[in-house]
Order: sequence, then structure tokens, then C-alpha cells
Amino acid sequence: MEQVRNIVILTGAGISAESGLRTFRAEDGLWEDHRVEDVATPQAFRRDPELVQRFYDERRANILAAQPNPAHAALARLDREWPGELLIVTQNIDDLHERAGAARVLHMHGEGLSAWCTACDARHRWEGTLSDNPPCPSCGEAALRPDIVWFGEIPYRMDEIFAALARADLFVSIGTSGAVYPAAGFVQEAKRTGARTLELNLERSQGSAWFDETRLGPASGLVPAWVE
Ligand code: BV8
Repeated sequence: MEQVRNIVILTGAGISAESGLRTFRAEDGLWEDHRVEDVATPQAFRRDPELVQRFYDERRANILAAQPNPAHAALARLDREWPGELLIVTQNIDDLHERAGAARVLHMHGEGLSAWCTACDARHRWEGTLSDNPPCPSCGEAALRPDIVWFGEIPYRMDEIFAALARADLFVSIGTSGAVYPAAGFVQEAKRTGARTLELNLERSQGSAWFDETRLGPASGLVPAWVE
């Protein structure tokens, strides 16, 4: 393989599936219980804040009960040992990459264990519930929302992501259906700037045609094998 220095890795719900966290679009997906427009939009939050807060309360509890799987562990090892640039851009709101030991992680869709105060803009690590309207530890206002990027909101740190893609020699996509933008477009950006592109997924995704190579199987097997 030609000299690879800089790697960008995009992960989606599929990398956490074997940790027991449900994906979005599988038959048991999250969206089945709640219609997308019912929970993951600012409009839904304005219309029915209690429903949305309870949805994320449940997700937060599931995240705390989950454990990293061999795929997270393999990426953490790669992050520790890789001498060049490496960035794990995750669409996931769980902290399993970090709990496996990864450091260079960017949560473009926010974090389930973070609460964002809409009154004073402070962000707080949050493991409990928000549906009971707790006061913001900074300003005391009962104005905390999930620190999550909903549909129609702008993902976090897009400039950092595009700068990393511009420098990447290798782009690896793991466990994502390629259904949601702008994340689904990163492979095209990586190709445009000359990176090799690899997809590791349980099944072919909406973006598979854009990848130089697609390997199909569970992440817990594919990712450690690729990192070796
Ligand atoms: C934006 C919140 C403007 C957190 C999420 C029409 C056309 C194109 C785009 C649009 C359109 N209309 C609207 C849009 C934009 C919209 C969008 O893309 N809509 C889609 C539905 C068409 N996007 C937005 O609104 C975004 N914002 O565009 O702002 C902008 C953009 C750029 C710059 C400036 C301005 C905001 C999107 C973020 C929404 N928030 N989540 C939460 O609740 O969790 S998205 C949600 O879906 C998750 O965050 C997740 O990241 C995302 C994608 O899902 P996946 O992670 O891929 O999970 P999925 O279940 O789909 O797939 C799992 C995959 O894993 C499967 O392929 C499966 O086979 C595989 N798998 C399963 N098990 C395993 C496995 N693989 C390996 N091993 C296993 N064991």
C-alpha cells in the first residue's frame, strides 16, 4: 500500500451495534419506536420537549450500560500507535470510542452524555435525566437540552473535518448506512482530495459505489483484522 500518513475514520451506529446499542435503520432500529420527525428535530423539541427529553434519557442510560467491543478497542489501539495524523469522526453519540481508550475522536452529531444550556450556552457532562427539567449547574435556569445535532441543525466542527479530509491518504468508513448528510458525502470529498477509500460494514451501504474497497461483516471481526 502506498505510503499512508494521515487517516480519517468515519464511524456510525453499526460499530456500536455489538455493544448492544441499537442502530437507526435496522428493523429493530431506534426510529421504529419513534418516528424521526417525532424526536430528532428542533421542531419536535419545541412541540413536545418531554417526549424528546425522555427519548434521550433512555439513550443516555443505554450508553452508560454498554461496553466497548473489539472494534472500538482496535481503533483505540490504532489511535495510540499511529505516528501520523488520525481522526475518528463519529456520528455516534455514545462514548465507547473514548472508553476503549481512543483520544482523537470528534463527535459531529453531539454527545448523549452532554447537556447544553439554552440559557447560558454552557455544556455539562450529564449522566442523569433531563425530562425532569433540572437546573443548569452554571446559571440555574431549567433550560438544558440534549447536546445533540438534530436534523436541520449544523453538525459540529465541520471545518476541522474537511481540513482532515483534505490531508487524508486513507478514509475508512465503519458501520454506517450512508443515509445522512453531510457525513454520507465525506467519502466523495476524500476521493476528490486523493485518498484511498475503504468501507467496513455489515452490508452494502448507500455509498458503497464510492469506495475503492468494501469488506462485509460484523465490525468486531473486520476492524481488528484491518488494524492488524
Ligand atoms: C445538515 C442525532 C445543513 C443524534 C442524527 C435530502 C437529501 C439529502 C440531505 C437532506 C435532505 N433533506 C434533509 C437533508 C439533510 C439531513 C439529511 O441528511 N437527511 C437524510 C435523512 C436524508 N441532514 C441534516 O439535517 C444534518 N444537518 O444537513 O445541516 C448543513 C450541512 C453541512 C454544513 C452546513 C449546514 C444533520 C444530520 C444529523 C442528524 N442527527 N442523530 C442521535 O439521535 O443519535 S443522524 C442519525 O443517523 C445518527 O446520528 C447517525 O449518525 C445517522 C446515520 O445513521 P448510521 O450511523 O449510519 O446508522 P444506520 O442505522 O443508518 O446504519 C447502521 C449501519 O451499520 C448499517 O449500514 C448496518 O448495515 C451497519 N451495521 C449494523 N450492525 C453492524 C453494522 N456494521 C458492522 N458491524 C455490525 N455489527
